[in-house]
Amino acid sequence: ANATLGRHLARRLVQIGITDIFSVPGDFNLTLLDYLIDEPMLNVIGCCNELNAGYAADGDGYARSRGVGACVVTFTVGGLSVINAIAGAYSEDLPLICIVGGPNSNDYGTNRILHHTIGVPDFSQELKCFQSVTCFQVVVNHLEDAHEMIDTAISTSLKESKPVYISISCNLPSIPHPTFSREPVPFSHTPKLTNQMGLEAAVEAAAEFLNKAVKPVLVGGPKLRVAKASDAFVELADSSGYVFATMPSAKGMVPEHHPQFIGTYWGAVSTAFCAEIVESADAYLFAGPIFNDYSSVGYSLLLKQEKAIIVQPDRVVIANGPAFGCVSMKDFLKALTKRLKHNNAAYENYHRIFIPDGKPLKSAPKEPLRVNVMFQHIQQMLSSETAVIAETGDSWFNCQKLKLPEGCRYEFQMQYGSIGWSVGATLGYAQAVPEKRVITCIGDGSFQVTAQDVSTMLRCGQKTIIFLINNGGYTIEVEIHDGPYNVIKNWNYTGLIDAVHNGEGKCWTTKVFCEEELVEAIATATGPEKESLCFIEVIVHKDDTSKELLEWGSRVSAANSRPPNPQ
Ligand code: TPP
Repeated sequence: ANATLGRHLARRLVQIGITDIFSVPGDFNLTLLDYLIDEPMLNVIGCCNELNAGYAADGDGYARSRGVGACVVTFTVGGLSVINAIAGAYSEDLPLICIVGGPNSNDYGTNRILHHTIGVPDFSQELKCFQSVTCFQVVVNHLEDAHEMIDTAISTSLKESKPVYISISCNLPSIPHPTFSREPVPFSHTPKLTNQMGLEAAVEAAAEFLNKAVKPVLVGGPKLRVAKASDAFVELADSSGYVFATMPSAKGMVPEHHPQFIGTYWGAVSTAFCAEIVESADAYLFAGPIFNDYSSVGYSLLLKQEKAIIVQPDRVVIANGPAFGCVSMKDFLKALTKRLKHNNAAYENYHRIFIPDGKPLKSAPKEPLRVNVMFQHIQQMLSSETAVIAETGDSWFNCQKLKLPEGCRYEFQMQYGSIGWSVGATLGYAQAVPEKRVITCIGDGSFQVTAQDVSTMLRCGQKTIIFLINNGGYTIEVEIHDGPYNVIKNWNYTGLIDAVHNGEGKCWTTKVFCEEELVEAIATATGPEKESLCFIEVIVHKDDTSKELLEWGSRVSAANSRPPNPQ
């Protein structure tokens, strides 16, 4: 029974570092699940639905902190449900192994109609759907080549840092086969190679460009993660004396406690004094940027290509000049570190013009809670023992302004921006990093999408603090384009969570309306209830938003409503 596909897959997952796998059972994956639960190093976590299992397993929660995540679902009904989460993981370059229990191997090539399909005898529908959201797909319906297919899929995911799809016929996991007769031999991946001559030429050109600049700056982008180049980026800043900013989507990938850190560069909605320094620089190096309509604030960044060096994970482009392929970002930044002359002009400018934040806000007694007041208190909760997870919505903007202390982690899903992501992501993240207290900020609209998997957090004994920000609507949408569809039904959110809790697991809930109550709630959540899942529903005015959202919303709205070009 050891020489089986089921055991091979279980061992392989353990070997690549997976300890938790998120799943929803179905008749096509039950035998496989038996092997996964039999593996002592693997914890199979049943979720309420596949979307959340995907969000949890998907790098989103899990691969972000540990390197790789996995989920197991059932044919088509499960597969098509998890797909949105897989697409999100793709957008964030996260390796994720999506395993689907598939049809009996004898049914392939027949004209049979199977349950859980749309009722036509085409077994490739699910596969086709996954082709555009994964970097590699295998359909395992023979034992002879199963070993090779599974290993190729898993190693491709790790190498490409993208999700893969593995479908396994439901009748195969338990049948012994000689190809599985030994413990899987570990993978070793050759890193993508840098072309040495290209590297030298790129460094030469970049050094020449930057060394003649008067006040150059660095900006970190989200591809720093997949390039594993955050440390090299900081070393470049250390040795050159340049200031550095982060793009919004790279928050958490560069150290904010560093003396040369100047904040978030997000065009008109940057943190104070950051855009002024970046946009007035005569040269900027962007490491791993993604410029989309959101990160560019409706295409309104005041950047000029002739001033920019763009470094992507395997490519360097210098201003309007040459481009160099097959150059790894990490190698490039390291080599450039040795070639830049020290220049702290931008650092000095920043400190000359910088005015520290105004006086801290203090509410009048029992005054309805304001969002700005709330985030001052969340700021004070952060330490090296916390991680912040920010949902799509105004939480993007409010959390972006938090100043992360050393070691405080930060995750959100900016490129894909699928609401509800943060519930599953929180589940997966807290499971992967039990030593940190996760603090999740989620709007009421997003929470309504995926709320049920707070249940799984309780089952797992997690002690996350969830701030449910109840402003009665899809406020980010209101600021882009308002209409009656942006008002949502008000729920009794603490009542909902109490019902989900139902006396099993440690859970504490409260509603807060004013600063005094918030202070008390935080004291309880971090004191007597520090071992519980703490759910704090914060009631705020429907028009209480960050000022950044207002500015950004107008600009995105303008970009969305550009009229068609004349034909
Ligand atoms: N559906 C999905 C799956 N993802 C989306 N991003 C959207 C729809 C469009 N959308 C973006 S933000 C948002 C919606 C519907 C509303 C978020 O509301 P809420 O969570 O209450 O946050 P708030 O903006 O109020 O802070």
